Amino acid sequence: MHKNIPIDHPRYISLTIREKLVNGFKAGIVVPQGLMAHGRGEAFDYLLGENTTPSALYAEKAACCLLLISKHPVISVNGNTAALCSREIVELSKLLGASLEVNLFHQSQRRSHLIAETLIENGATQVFGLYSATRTMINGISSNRRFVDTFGMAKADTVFLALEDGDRCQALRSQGKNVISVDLNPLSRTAQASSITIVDNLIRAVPNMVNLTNQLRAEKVSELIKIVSEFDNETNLKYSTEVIRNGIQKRY
Ligand code: PTJ
Repeated sequence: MHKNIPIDHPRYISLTIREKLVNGFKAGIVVPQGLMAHGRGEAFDYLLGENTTPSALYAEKAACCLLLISKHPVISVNGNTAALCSREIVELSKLLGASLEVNLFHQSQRRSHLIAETLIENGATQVFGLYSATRTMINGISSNRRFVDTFGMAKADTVFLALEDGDRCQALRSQGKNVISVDLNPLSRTAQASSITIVDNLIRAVPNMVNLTNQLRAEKVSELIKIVSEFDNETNLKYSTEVIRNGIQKRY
């Protein structure tokens, strides 16, 4: 509970999520641009009803299956992700046997190390993306996101990107990697370019994925492969945009 936010406030959850980001900003984990990016996300979340939609849950399930059948799954963590759900991201990485890698748009050594420390405080044992000795580049991207770890994202077959700008997603896809992204904006370049797009708030998506992975771990590999192969990202994105359209039409 936050001292300035009354628990009976109608927008209590949304306000406490903001507080996590503000605290992350004060701690040097989140960049000011991250606060703006969150505002854009909030607007889409409002239109989506601030709940996990059936299509988002389906994408989360397919994403967990894909991560479970991958040989080198990597979870890419930026400032907003660390501030919003470090504990759950670490839990998910352990359940999946996935590596954690810090990758920032607004690159800074200090912030990378602060994010890694937060992940370690939350139970991570290894975090990639911190040292220049193991740094390599992915082609087709000019931002700082091009720097990846030789033992992390560079060798990944599947990358789970949380908040993202579209360039890296496209570059990773063109290298033959599967890309799973979480983006509340179903129209974004990231959403359009991903193998699996989860149109949900990160704060709900990651705990959902922890629960789903716990259930799916017992499934046969053939069943996991079937779920992934039946999933169609374009169709699923259309459902998410329909939720927004129908929600507005119902009211006006
Ligand atoms: O920590 P850094 O340096 O890597 O910087 C991170 C930011 C977020 C600043 C950077 O990735 C950025 O500029 O992102 P964009 O291009 O603004 O994209 C952010 C996308 O995430 C937008 O499409 C938002 O709708 C979406 N988004 C924001 N908050 C959430 C979200 N999606 C899911 N859950 C959220 N909580």
